[in-house]
Amino acid sequence: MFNRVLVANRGEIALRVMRACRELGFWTVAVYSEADRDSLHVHYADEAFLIGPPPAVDSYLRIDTIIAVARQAHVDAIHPGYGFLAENAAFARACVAAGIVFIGPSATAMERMGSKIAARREATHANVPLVPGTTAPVTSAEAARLLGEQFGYPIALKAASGGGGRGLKVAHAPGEVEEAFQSSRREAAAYFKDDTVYVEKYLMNPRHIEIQILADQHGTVLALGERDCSVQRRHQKLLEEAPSPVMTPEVRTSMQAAAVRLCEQVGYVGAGTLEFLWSDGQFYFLEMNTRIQVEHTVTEAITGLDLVKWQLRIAQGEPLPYTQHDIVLRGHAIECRINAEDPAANFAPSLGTLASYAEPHGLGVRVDTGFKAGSTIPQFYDSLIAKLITWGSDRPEALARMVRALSDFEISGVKTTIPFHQLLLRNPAFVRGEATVRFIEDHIGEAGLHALATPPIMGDDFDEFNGARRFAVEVNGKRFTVRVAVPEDLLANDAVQRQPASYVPHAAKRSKAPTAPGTLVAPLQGTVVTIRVAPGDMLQVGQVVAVVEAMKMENEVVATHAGRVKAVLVQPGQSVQAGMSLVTLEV
Ligand code: MV4
Repeated sequence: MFNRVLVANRGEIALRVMRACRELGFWTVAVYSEADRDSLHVHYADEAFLIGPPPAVDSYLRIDTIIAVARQAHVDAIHPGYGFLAENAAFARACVAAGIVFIGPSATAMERMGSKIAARREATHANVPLVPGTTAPVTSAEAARLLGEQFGYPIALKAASGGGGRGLKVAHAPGEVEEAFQSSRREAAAYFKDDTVYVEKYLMNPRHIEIQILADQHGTVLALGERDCSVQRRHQKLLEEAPSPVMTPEVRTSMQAAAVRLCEQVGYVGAGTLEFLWSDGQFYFLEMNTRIQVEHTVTEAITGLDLVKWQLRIAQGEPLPYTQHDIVLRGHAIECRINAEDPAANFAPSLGTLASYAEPHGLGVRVDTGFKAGSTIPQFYDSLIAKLITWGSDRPEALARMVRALSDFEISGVKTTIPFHQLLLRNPAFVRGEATVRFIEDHIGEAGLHALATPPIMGDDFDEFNGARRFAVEVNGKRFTVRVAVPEDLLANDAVQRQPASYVPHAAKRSKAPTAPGTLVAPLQGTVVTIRVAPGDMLQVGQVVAVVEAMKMENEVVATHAGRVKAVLVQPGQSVQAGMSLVTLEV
């Protein structure tokens, strides 16, 4: 049994893992880069260790440093999260060599599924359907052209060590093969230091469907249904859902069985995902991710299983107490990735400080994040602010709940993908469940994305929008919010529009000093309680001039500009109307 677990990651996934550790009673150890000194995972952990002089981006990749910290902190196990060292077989080996449990599959299983050519061989052997293609490297454009004739065009040239679309090139005709082959090789060499490429028939408009696996050390391998991750932009997933809108129980059973066969064959232990392409009612194995994934949350929502907790329990040697028949998929779940990106500007990163951050709540709503209001999103890492997950008893309910939760999510200070999701969730083809990997190109388009550029929205801060201000007003007992563009001179006489108590801090924020109209007025209708000034007094901005009582509340009237008091026009006990002059100043 574990007592202490180190989490070799940051952000929302580090917090996600530490929460699971807490529930299991483990002491949590965080590591952090200099850019993450104030990050939430550092504060949440029971202990935290600095691992990074700059460049911060490399800190979470330092195998020796992390192992040294793990020894120093006497941890029993290391959870790698996703990204960074999660699929690094050398790291898994280094953990084992240091007598520390790596929470994930064995280095061997990782390697057997790591190279795509190796994974294709394993899949062939396990009788798992594959996209037609090679299980050996292709070493010349000439060989690739022959394969094009064999499978039919288009063909894809792929990097054996590839991932995330890197090294993927498509040739639609024999004349395009030479360039696609060379280009794929160059990219493969640059990104992965391995220029091995292979060929597959290219499917034109597939869906991306993946199967979640959980396998223990005692031979039990469970398939936990599928996720549909078709909505992507440049191989970055934006929305995932479970189950897939196109899945039938029969196809699910057969995809799950294929995934289980493959995992059994390679002795896979832990949580893992098998990616498939789905085209014309057929599924084809693509590759395996040997880690917990960002979108594991939608599977948790429909299975009721805590996948991260099961990763930890499996790593401790516990057997899974279920059979495949015990796995029941209930309802529907959707995850929207809320990134600090501007969807109207090609999803360019929009990093900065979260000026405001307020999460949605309520039944069937989950938010996983590593940030809070005031947090700065460091430039070194990914732009994920939060994962918003909704669950519903069926897909329409999950969708409606997501639409509602997105509109309840308040983030300012950075641009986010929220407007994109709002557009997506109202798209008829998406709502009908028809999204494929080309969805954004085919159904939203560049024009649709550019249209997401919105004029600045006015917040409560009145100097944000040309002096326009928002007011709550009640008309015949009904509350309205109205936006009023106040002329400059009236704006200067702030006491007319704003309760004095809230005026002072705002005054400090304003760049322009109010122009002097020469009179201080009552902010509201009421009774003068006291007058604090007399003719001849020098007034400072913010100084209390009078107190007016209204509805049993005392309201201080403060000077909105400095000056000498000329006359006091009212006395204590006198009734005043809103806007009525109380004091005049020498101008
Ligand atoms: C494909 C394909 C069509 N046919 N392979 C892109 C990333 C890599 N993981 C696999 N990818 C694809 N491989 C064949 N034989 C289409 C894609 C693809 C894709 C796959 C999943 C999710 C989004 C995608 C977007 C474009 C292309």
